[in-house]
Amino acid sequence: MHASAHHGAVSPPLLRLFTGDAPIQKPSGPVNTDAKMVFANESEGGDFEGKLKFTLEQKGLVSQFSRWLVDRLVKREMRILMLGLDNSGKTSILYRLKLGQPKRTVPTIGFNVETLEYKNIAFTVWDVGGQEKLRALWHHYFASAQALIFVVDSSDRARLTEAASELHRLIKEEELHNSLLLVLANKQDLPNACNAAEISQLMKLYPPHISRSCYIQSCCATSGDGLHEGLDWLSSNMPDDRDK
Ligand code: G3D
Ligand code: MG
Repeated sequence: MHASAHHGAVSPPLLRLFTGDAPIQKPSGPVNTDAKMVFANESEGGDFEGKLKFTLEQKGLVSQFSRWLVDRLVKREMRILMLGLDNSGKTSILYRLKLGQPKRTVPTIGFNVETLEYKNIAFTVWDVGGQEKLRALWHHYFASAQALIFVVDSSDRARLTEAASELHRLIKEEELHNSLLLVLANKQDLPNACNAAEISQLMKLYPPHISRSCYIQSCCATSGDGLHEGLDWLSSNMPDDRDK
């Protein structure tokens, strides 16, 4: 896939860098949800079978098998903060995930909180309104977030710089230093949408501008394409308290 960047694992800062060697290409189809960029951690995550096989080999069958069983029986919880500029599609994504079908949205006043169950993990997603006057409130929600989903309207090239400066401001916040970062490049169904590689370049989602575990997933909230791939990455890379 033209916009994928899958390189081998590297040492910290553990980033997989889109080198930009190839010219940026336009999305090949109306929805290019397979266009994703992976930074770090994918070697630990990826598909469940791969992860299980790896850990079984590394750590011995019995303990890992019991852990696998516990994972299946015990629900885990992940608190996720979903942010982004207004009109980027946060509420649509939330309701698409929750209801499995698109829902008409009104600009969010305050926030929506939803709990989604996915692969035995309960995701609590806070969709905090992205309007200018509400942005000052974002930090109230930071402390408990294990992951940040930042939603971008990929078709709104004029506001990508504004989105980028918000995102870079957010990831400098102390409370979010350890949280996973998933960037959802939404509205891939629109003809002028930037693909994941363009989003990465235009928003400077590469070192030294960013030095954490980060995944860019193209998606379309109205069809739901790409959303579960994004959640898969989060659930695969979710820190496990039992490892501490
Ligand atoms: P927000 O919660 O981030 O502010 P919303 O954004 O979820 O309210 O969405 C803002 C507008 O973008 C809505 O349109 C919504 O239908 C639209 N939208 C969201 N995701 C997509 C997408 O993937 N593709 C397209 N084409 N549109 C999307 P309206 O017209 O209701 O304002
Ligand atoms: Mg909203």
